[in-house]
Amino acid sequence: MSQRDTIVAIATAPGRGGVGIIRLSGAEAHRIARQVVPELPPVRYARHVPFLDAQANDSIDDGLCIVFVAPHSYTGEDVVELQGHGGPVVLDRLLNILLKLGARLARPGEFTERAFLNGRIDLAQAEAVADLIDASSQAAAHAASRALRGIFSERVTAITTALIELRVYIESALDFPEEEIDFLSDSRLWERNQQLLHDLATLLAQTQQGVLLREGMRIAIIGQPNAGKSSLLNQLAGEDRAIVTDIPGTTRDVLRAEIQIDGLPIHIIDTAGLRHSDDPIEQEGIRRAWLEIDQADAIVLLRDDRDHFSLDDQKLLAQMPQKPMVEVHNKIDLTGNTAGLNPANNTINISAKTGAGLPELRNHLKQLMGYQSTDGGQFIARRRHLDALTAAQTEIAAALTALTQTQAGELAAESLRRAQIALDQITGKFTADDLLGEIFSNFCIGK
Ligand SMILES: Nc1nc2c(ncn2[C@@H]2O[C@H](COP(=O)(O)OP(=O)(O)O)[C@@H](O)[C@H]2O)c(=O)[nH]1
Ligand SMILES: [Mg+2]
Repeated sequence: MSQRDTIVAIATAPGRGGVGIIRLSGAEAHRIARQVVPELPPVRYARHVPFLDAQANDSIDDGLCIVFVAPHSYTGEDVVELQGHGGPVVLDRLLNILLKLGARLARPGEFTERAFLNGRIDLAQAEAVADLIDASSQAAAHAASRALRGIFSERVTAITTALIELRVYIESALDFPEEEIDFLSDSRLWERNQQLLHDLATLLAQTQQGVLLREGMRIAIIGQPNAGKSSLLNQLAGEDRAIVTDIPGTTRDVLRAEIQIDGLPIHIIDTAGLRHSDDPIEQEGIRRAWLEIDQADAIVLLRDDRDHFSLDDQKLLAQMPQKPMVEVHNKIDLTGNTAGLNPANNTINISAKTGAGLPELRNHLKQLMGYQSTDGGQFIARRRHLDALTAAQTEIAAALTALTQTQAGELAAESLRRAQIALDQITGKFTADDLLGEIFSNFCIGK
């Protein structure tokens, strides 16, 4: 394992805290640390020591020192951790001394990047480190921890292995042209390709869940003025976010609330009522509402249960982009209709005033995105993983077509090769440098 230049950073969050940790990693980590802690403790033993400023002949702080030797450390390099008191002035002084002694300030994510470059973890695991730190719900943290343990990577690797076997089979057939046709018309080949596609589809669906957990979903509430959109936002958020009045056209700005349903982060967006208006402020609100509709993952079309489905509603529906949508009837406290799912027309009855029907609505919102919660088997994932899996899927499907329709072994082999490159991007076996830079620059410093 290569040892790169020695980096240093404060690993704990900025500000004051009980403990502040400084981490050194690289070829010179032990030598530099020895200038501050003359007698380094034995490897992997925590020992209470003074931290010295040798030049000033002064003690800066005292605390625990832990020494790790390559490759058995987080980064895979020689590492020293100094755990002192968590005050910014103390930590800055210690940091500055270590910089003077020859360490370089680490870039964001550089410790984890080294762990990746030294083969301690793969790229999907490295991303899971950041996702675990950034997790905004228990479910997201749990899923990130599973990805960090390599559960997602194992699934990708299993598919890659099957893919490689198939490639070897086909390419060896190409090497023996006289037997090629027999090879390629072997039904087992077709079955294996089919199985591969099936496994990939399963993994894609799970990855989609992982992306949802990480990014959450955007739901726009739309409808006629006074349908109760702002009231519904307030109910879902559990607090009075939006102004509610009986004056149509009250909401002009786009309002947002962050909620969680079973740990799934959801961004609720309340919009201006979609109607014709001559008021320029309301017009702008309606324009913005349409922008939100375009960006939303799903739409709640809210209607007053007392109103009949009007021409306006019909027009609205006709303009709606194709995306998951649920029609919700509000104000059932006034009409006396039963709360919850109405199986007759697949709408949901609620009262934004009393909260009736809200549990059913929450449940439905999850299902709208195909979110299956609490099976515990999730791993966190990113959009780029989804893109890579989709690219692999397209190539494997093309390979299948090449095999079955034209028996074009060479085309199939080429498609499978490209599928493998796509999959390798997930774990980082094959990844462009600028992508790596982008991934690690989004980490916090000291990780
Ligand atoms: N009785 C009753 N009134 C409601 C309900 N939801 C909203 N309202 C009332 O309907 C009016 C319009 O509500 P608002 O949330 O501002 O609608 P928006 O224009 O769609 O945002 C207000 O007077 C609300 O108090 C409900 O479930 N029951
Ligand atoms: Mg409103």
